[in-house]
Amino acid sequence: MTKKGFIFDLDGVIVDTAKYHFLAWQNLANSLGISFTEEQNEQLKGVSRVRSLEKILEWGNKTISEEEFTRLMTDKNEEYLKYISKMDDSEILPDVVRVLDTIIKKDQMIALGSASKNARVILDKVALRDKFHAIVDGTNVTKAKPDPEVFLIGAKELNIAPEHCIVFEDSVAGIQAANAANMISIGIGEAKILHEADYVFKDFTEMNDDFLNNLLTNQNA
Ligand code: B16
Ligand code: MG
Repeated sequence: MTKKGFIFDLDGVIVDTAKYHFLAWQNLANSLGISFTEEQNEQLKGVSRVRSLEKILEWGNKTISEEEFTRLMTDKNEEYLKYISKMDDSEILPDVVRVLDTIIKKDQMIALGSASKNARVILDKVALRDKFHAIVDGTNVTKAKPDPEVFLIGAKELNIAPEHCIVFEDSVAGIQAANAANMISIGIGEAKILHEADYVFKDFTEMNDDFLNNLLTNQNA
């Protein structure tokens, strides 16, 4: 049987770090006199740190110097890392470990494909790093999702052809990136939002072992 590569996004798939991004961005936006809502935070999911700050400044109709931009990015990340430092394995989303272990037991390959430059720190905090054969994150890519770069590098590092890879993603841009990479795309979240995905599950508790086994045996995948 052909080996498959399973590529997981981090924020929104393995852990919910969006709530910490929200607190840190909100603090920063408020310090600039810009309001920042949870709805706006939704639009930053899967978006890089630089692009996130650009968007917040656009929403607040604010222009700042390059120096201040760099300083704000550093401040935001420092605050975000304070929340991350308190994380432990209780923050792993439901049934993620079951799915990872099922894939490992079947002797298949696993990679991380995240936009976050903090991905390795987060995987260490929740004690999941050992389960990954490859980690591709914001420090390894030049093009953000929906560009397929992050997933194509993941496939290459696993030494598996893209058409034999399966991506788990919670953001629209991430699903588009997986589709552009010619991989099977599995949305984790709302079917209405992730309608471009090949399959959508509300969360991993809804994904049974039969579904995973079918992915392994499906020769077209
Ligand atoms: P950092 P993912 C993304 O993670 C987050 O969804 C997004 O909100 C964040 O801006 C981005 O990582 C960059 O994160 O500031 O830690 O480098 O969903 O691609 O795992
Ligand atoms: Mg995500």
